[in-house]
Amino acid sequence: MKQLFTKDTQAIFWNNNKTAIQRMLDYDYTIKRETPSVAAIVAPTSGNKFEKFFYGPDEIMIPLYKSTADARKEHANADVLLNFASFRTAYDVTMEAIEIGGFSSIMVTAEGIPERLARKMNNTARKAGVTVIGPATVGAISPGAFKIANVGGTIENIVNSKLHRCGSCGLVTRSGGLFNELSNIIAINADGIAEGVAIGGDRFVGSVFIDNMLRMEKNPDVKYMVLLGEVGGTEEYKIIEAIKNGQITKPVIAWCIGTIAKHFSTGVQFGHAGASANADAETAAAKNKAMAEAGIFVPASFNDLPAKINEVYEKLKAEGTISEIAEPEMNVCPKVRRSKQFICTISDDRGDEATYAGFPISSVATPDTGKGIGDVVSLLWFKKQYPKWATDFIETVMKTVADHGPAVSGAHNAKVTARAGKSVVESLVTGLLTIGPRFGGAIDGAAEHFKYADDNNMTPAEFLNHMKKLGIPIPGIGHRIKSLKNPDLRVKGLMEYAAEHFPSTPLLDYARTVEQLTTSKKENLILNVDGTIGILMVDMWRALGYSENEINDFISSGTLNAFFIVGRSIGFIGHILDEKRLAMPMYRHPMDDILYDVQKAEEI
Ligand code: Q5B
Repeated sequence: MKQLFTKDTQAIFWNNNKTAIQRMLDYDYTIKRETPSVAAIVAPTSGNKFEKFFYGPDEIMIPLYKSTADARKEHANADVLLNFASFRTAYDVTMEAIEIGGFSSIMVTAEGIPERLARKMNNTARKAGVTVIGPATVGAISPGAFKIANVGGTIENIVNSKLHRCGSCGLVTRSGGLFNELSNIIAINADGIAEGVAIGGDRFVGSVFIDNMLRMEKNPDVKYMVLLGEVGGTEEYKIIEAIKNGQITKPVIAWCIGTIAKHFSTGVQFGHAGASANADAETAAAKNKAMAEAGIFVPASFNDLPAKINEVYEKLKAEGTISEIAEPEMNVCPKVRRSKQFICTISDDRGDEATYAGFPISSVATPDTGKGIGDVVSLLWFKKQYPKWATDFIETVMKTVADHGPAVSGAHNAKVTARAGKSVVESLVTGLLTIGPRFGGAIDGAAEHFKYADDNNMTPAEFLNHMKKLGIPIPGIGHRIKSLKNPDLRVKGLMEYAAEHFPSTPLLDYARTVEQLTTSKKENLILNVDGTIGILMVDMWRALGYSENEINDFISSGTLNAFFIVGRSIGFIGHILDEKRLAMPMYRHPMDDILYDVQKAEEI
């Protein structure tokens, strides 16, 4: 790997850390990235499906997932995991991500992961070829391409530190705070950084100085490197070794902080867990001396580091290794932004012609397009262009359920309301409100329960027992007037359509075995029109490639009953208009059709 990140790099962010994610997106907008650097968020306990963020003046929606596996499956391009889990879960999240695969790098921000686990995690990642940045880090940045979370601080600080575009320096530090400080120093004294990594302050971190500097050696944008080490550990000696054996040829400027330690009579533990010398060679002074002897540019003190950077930079510029960098145009994030109250993902009326899921209305409405209501439903309900066999099935369903005579519950209610002098819409709504688990609205329930039984390999007898325990009649089974002797020809028609046009009908096949059992008990316990529609819709969605989760979501949100609602609205309106045309008087139910059983109320 020559570069840690590019302008196409996308991350999955583990934990819905809104501030850090917003900072990444502000950076993306500022540097004019084409795609947001955060593709998805893993938020295991959230019930939401997305989170809104600003992208410049506009807002975008980033999907939320319950697990890393789900996020990874849906966002195969996102090969960076930003693990913002707490120190209690960060290890498990990293190990699971390595197991899932497909991540080139994982950044772990948590501080205080037990050292035994950190070592195991880092070794596993190394074996799997995954670069771990951290634990205990603010992250890394490839200026002008991709930045992790809060690295570089606010957008103002980022621009001031020239982190919005690629410079010439490769920067490696342990500390996140000093990473920002160094970025600023390099911006003032040179032309900014090409790639920077804060490897993290814990004793056992994933990628160490040498890993990052060997990569930077190969990165053509990096012309020289700055290493800010610190007291403790021996990682700096690996850089000396790499310079000696020719693996690192680019100029290196380095300083180990913690030289103050020599003024204390006992060993000193500095801020980071790893910042403590356990041997003479681990002191900052010893490491600075060894680095200087190996030809690394080592200043006399931290205060002299800026001048040393400037000296090396000017030399490389004079030699022609570094050329002048043209400052790119940037976007400016508005200071005041207002979050939108409503979201619409199905249609857009802002242009000359409104669109249905991206298609101008005329492209589906005019007769020569060959498109029908099924196409409109597939666009507006499912935001997809379904194949003809599926859109034709949707239309067949709607035509099939459009009416079933005046006696059914909903039509009766609509007629009574129309006769009370109410308008078409009021009468229609009354009819529609009748649709429910017993009348016309058993479609979702049928899909849910039959699918559950089939998914769990229940025999028809087991399914009947299961429903008995739940204490509800099987949705989609039974009819007031239709039976084995008086079959429902609508059901026959839908089944014939499916047999001819569906690739397969596994759930219908299962439902028919259930029907054999129910009709053996009572001949009107047939698979009814609601049941057949619900079950065949599941077969249709499976054939169209929807996941089981997506189908379950359709069912739980009441999508299937909506087919009956739209279809039957046509019939209800017909009955309402019929009443109005016939100028029917107000309806009063005949008293002889009512059993009156009224007792005098007891006094209590
Ligand atoms: N039993 C539909 O009932 C109906 C059972 C059952 C197990 C069952 C009933 C039911 C589930 C809901 C459903 C959609 C209420 C129907 C539609 C559109 C329509 C309408 C139209 C149109 C009919 C008698 C005995 C009892 C019950 C047992 C009944 N159903 N056992 N699972 N599903 N189905 N709805 O005939 O031992 O005697 O006590 O709720 O799918 O709405 O045209 O009219 O286009 O407009 O009155 O087609 O089946 O029977 O309730 O008196 O029960 O059968 O436990 O057993 P019935 P009930 P027991 S399509």
